[in-house]
Amino acid sequence: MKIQKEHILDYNKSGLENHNENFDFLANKLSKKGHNVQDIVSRLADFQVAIPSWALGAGGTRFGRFSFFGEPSSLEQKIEDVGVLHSLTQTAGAVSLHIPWDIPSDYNAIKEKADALNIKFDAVNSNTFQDQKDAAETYKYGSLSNTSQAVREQAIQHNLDVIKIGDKLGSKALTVWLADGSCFPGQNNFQTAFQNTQDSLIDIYKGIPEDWKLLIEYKPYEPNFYSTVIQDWGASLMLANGCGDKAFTLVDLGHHLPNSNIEQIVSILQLKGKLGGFHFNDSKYGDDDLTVGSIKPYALFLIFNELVYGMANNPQNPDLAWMIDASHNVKDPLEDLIQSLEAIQEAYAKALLIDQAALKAAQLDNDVVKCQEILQGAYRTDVRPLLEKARLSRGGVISPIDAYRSLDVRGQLIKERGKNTVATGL
Ligand code: RM4
Ligand code: MN
Ligand code: MN
Repeated sequence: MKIQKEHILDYNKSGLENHNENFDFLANKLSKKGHNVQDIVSRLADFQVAIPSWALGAGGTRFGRFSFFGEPSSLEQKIEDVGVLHSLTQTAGAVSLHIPWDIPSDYNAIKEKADALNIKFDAVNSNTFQDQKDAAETYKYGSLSNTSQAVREQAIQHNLDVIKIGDKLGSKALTVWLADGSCFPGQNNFQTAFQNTQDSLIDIYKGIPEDWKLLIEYKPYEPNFYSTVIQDWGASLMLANGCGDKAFTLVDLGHHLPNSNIEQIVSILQLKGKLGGFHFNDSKYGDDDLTVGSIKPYALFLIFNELVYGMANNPQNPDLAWMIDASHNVKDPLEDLIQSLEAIQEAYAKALLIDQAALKAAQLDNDVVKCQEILQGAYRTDVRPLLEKARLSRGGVISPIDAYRSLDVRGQLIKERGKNTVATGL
């Protein structure tokens, strides 16, 4: 399934007048306040977020999985789905593959397909949290941290293989997320587990090509419920520092204990030049993998405020790998991803409206009330016409969810693929 340009143009016709009216009204207001609206729109248009290959089918929980009709059952079809997202939103210009869930069988064909849809290959993700068919060793008691050298070696080799796969596709980063940890006190020795992990990561790092990054993700708990080896940004940063200049910390929004100040974490990591990537989602309780911005949009905005500040003021920090890391139990995955993309763009646009100079002056005056007014003034602005303009400027649609439904994308996918297809993933 490919969305044709004519369909997009046709769809946009009916909403154009309304869009122009709303945009002109907002642009006028913002210009009067001294904002460079054109610049904001082009920054939004340039902002691209990778779609994880495992989020295109129905997710599930350990209690069950309710499949969604017309799911992609091959990597080709997954790339096509990202193509659908990208042609509507013009924000999903990359895909992030999980290995071994999505190993290409024909590299050239996959590359050509992605190229034709304007999709790049973002970070590749390794998987040492599940046992693979025919594997000699089990990860039941950990992978890179395991007390058994044979297990560690198998896990290291897997990561090196993933780098090779990514390299063939043009990826420039490897993301490592480990489930390693323990379920009960006394089960493992914290220091040994940490040291083994560091040593294993150094072995993987040796295989990282010159122009690549190693992104080290952290998570406080689950699937292990007593301790996780890389539990927080501090552990991740120590490990990244132990590897070298090409290793960075990756922040996943859902991987924090409730009420953690994530904006402060991203801020300090950028100051140290060590924030490498970002996984978007939202949560109420833990790693809930919910639609971005569905629960705590203000927290997302505060995070973007720090990211915008860091992107402008921290040249020591590299460009970030942006990815959505969500899963969908009850929604159409593509609709859910569209909502996430929209929420990301919205938070970014609002953060771009923060008057950084005025904020700095208010901070220096210790004018706490003014600081809050500046942040919330930006947050309360309805920026959706800016998002529409950014999408239109690249050939996307005014309202992606509405377009997705009017074009009956899911109906067409079911027609093409059948009802009972199942995507690879968790
Ligand atoms: C983990 C983590 C990783 C993702 C897996 C599927 O919780 O967020 O980034 O690769 O889930
Ligand atoms: Mn993640
Ligand atoms: Mn997660």
